[in-house]
Order: sequence, then C-alpha cells, then structure tokens
Amino acid sequence: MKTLVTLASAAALLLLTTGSAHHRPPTAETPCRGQIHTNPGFERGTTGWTAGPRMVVLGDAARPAHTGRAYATFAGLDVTRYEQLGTEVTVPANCNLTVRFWVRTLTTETRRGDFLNVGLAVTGEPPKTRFSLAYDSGPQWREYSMSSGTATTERTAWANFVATEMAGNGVTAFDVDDVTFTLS
Ligand SMILES: [Ca+2]
Repeated sequence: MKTLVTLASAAALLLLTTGSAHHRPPTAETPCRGQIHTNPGFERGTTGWTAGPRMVVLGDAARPAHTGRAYATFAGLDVTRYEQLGTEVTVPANCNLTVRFWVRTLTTETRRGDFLNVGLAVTGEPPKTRFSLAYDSGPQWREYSMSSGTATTERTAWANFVATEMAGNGVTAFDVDDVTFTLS
C-alpha cells in the first residue's frame, strides 16, 4: 500500500513538473551544449561532409594533421579549378552555433592568387563569407571562428569551404582540420 501511495505521489509530481514546464521561457528547455558534428577532424574521411574527391589526407608524416592523422586539403595542384567542402547542422531555437577550425597555408605565391573562402549560411539570412584566406595566411596551424547568433526558431546552418585555384604564378595549399560545431 505504501508503495502505491508513493507511486501516486510521484505521478502527481511528474504531472506538476510537466505542467509547469509550459510556463518556463524556452531557453530553459533547449540543449544548447556541446560539439555536435560526428567527424570534425576528418579521422573518418568525409563522413558527415559533402566533399569533392581526394580532399582528405591521411597519415602524411611530412605534413601532419593538427590533431589525429587526417585533415582536409584544398588547392595546391597549380591547376585552375574550384574545390568545395561543407556540412549542415541543426541549430535549435535560442542556441548560438560557434564553428571553430584550424587552417595551415603552404605556398610559393607572393601575391593573392589561390584563395579559400569560408562561409556560414543560416536559415533566414543571406549567406556570408566570413574569411577569405590566401597565400599570406601562415604556414603554422591557426584557429578561426565564426558564429550564427541566436534566433527564436530552429535553424539550419551550412558551413562551407570553397577554394579557388589558378594555374601559374605559384601554388598555395590550404589544410583544414578540427572543424568543430559547438552550441551554447
Ligand atoms: Ca584530424
């Protein structure tokens, strides 16, 4: 009998809790926490990414990854072409998305020729190029970040990296690793 009473009380408490949740502001219920991409460091190849062929480098001892064994690489062939890599994530209502990534730039260029544009497109806003990196972006791994800001509705965010390479006048390669997607 005692058990029944306890269960009944628990059920009543649950009802109360559920009922009161409707009166809370939405921010109290949203899970704006943590890194949400399944393969931020390319250790699983292009899983979780939309990418062109041969964009992931694995286990190059002479040109190692930022972390792990793999990274994505753009341009670097002295051929006139485009290369693109991107991914889409869901940003719950009232969450901010911060995309952080590391880039290393290896070059023989002495002026801007090949470049890597990094953009973040969010539902309801025009797509924006946040970074336009070129030969002078540095041969050491450097960290960059971009954010979505918050909105009262759920949104889709598309992060993309587009390299434009021109044949002649030197060659630049852009290596990208640890592209994390963190909600806050
Ligand atoms: Ca990696």
